[in-house]
Amino acid sequence: MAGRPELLSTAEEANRFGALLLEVAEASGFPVSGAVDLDLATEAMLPHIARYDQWIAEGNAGAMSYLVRGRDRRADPRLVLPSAQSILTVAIPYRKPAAGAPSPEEGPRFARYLEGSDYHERIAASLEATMKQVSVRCQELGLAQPSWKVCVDTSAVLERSWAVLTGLGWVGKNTLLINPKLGSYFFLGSVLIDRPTGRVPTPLPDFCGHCTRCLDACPTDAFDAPHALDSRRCISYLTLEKRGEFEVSEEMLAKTGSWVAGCDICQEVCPFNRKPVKEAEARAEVVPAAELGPIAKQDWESLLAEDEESYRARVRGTALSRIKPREFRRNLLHALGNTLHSLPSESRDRLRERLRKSIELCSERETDLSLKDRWLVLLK
Ligand code: B12
Ligand code: SF4
Ligand code: SF4
Repeated sequence: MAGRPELLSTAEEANRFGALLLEVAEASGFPVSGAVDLDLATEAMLPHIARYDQWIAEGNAGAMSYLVRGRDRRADPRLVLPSAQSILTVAIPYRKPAAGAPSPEEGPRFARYLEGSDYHERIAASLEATMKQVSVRCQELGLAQPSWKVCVDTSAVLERSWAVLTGLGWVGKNTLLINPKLGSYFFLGSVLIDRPTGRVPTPLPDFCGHCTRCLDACPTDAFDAPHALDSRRCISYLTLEKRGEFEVSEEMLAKTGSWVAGCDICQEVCPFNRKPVKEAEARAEVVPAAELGPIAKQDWESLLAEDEESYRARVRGTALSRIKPREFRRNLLHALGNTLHSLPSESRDRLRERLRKSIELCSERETDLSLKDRWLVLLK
């Protein structure tokens, strides 16, 4: 039932709204959440925007032109939602066990976050439901009801910067946001809201210390310095974002290993991902092991035998659908090229036989000529 509206000062009303927002986010199953008012964060955001501009200017975005196009919206969330006064951020953990085949002999590796249905949609739906709940509670408490816009990865929002300012974690040397309890295996989601929360920036200290494990472990040497990633050398970028050929040296290509979609190496070595996550903290959005979805198919042979149509059907509605069939095949051939020589001769012969069959199919399509060349190399 709607209560009688009390006469609250603007600041009191903002504080009440902020507390309610975080209470409902927690009750909705988000293990970590935070909020900040845009006006109160203007100064704290400036170094983040400067970093972003420098990163782009140095060409680190590679072919991700949407990052260049969306620069102004990233610098000013009011270009995304004109009435925005605050932002809510949440972290949603995903499964820690390694994804993909258990050994290179059996098949390629996939990044953990690709398991299950598309996280953009899952998280956006949870955040919409959370905000509807907030709206209902506001009505009950006689507070003004909010309008909002949910942003999960696809909107031009500097998610990691806002996550820093709302106290969700610090930016590790591998550029991932690290939460002291959750490590870095989580998605970020955010909501722009047209109501103030009274919350100021609350960044956490950086706990990386003298550690450099992520920088040392990156197989393609993609970090120019701590916190400075050159996407053009990152396996995640090459396999997920880059269209056409990889455009890297053969030496670099050989270092991309058996990854066909994304890469988790700079997270696997991070000590903050080694601690077991408590059940209660990981309860939100964790994909059950049985529901691997698009990455359930993971042995070399069946992946090689797959045609465009069945690939599309397998990845429909999942984050893997970002990789088009031709690019997935490119990734598969590179990964196999990096692995084939180390396989026992029996599996090598079997896979070469499979390749021979697939190559007949490939020669019918002119666009696949560069891939065909690569296949021929694998058959030698
Ligand atoms: C473009 C992009 C990529 C690119 C570029 C990655 C990069 N490091 O910038 C590529 C394709 C390589 C990529 C890879 C991955 N990505 Co990505 N990606 C994005 C995207 C869409 C934009 C990131 C961006 O703007 N980069 C440009 C740089 C300059 O910005 P930034 O890294 O966010 O850094 C800002 C702040 O962190 C801060 N900052 C940076 N360094 C420092 C240092 C200090 C000391 C301080 C104070 C601040 C600070 O300033 C920067 C500018 O504002 C975001 C979603 C989003 N909308 O934000 C997801 C996102 C960052 N990716 C995500 C994930 C999961 C991944 C992968 C792990 C996937 C995988 N397993 O393959 C890898 C990780 C690779 C890596 N080491 O970064 C998650 C990260 C979650 C987390 N815990 O941090 C995000 C947030 C998506 C999501 N909604 O969950 N990604
Ligand atoms: S995701 Fe892989 S390739 Fe990219 S920076 Fe991390 S370890 Fe290097
Ligand atoms: S591996 Fe070490 S340096 Fe890298 S992010 Fe983790 S704690 Fe920081």
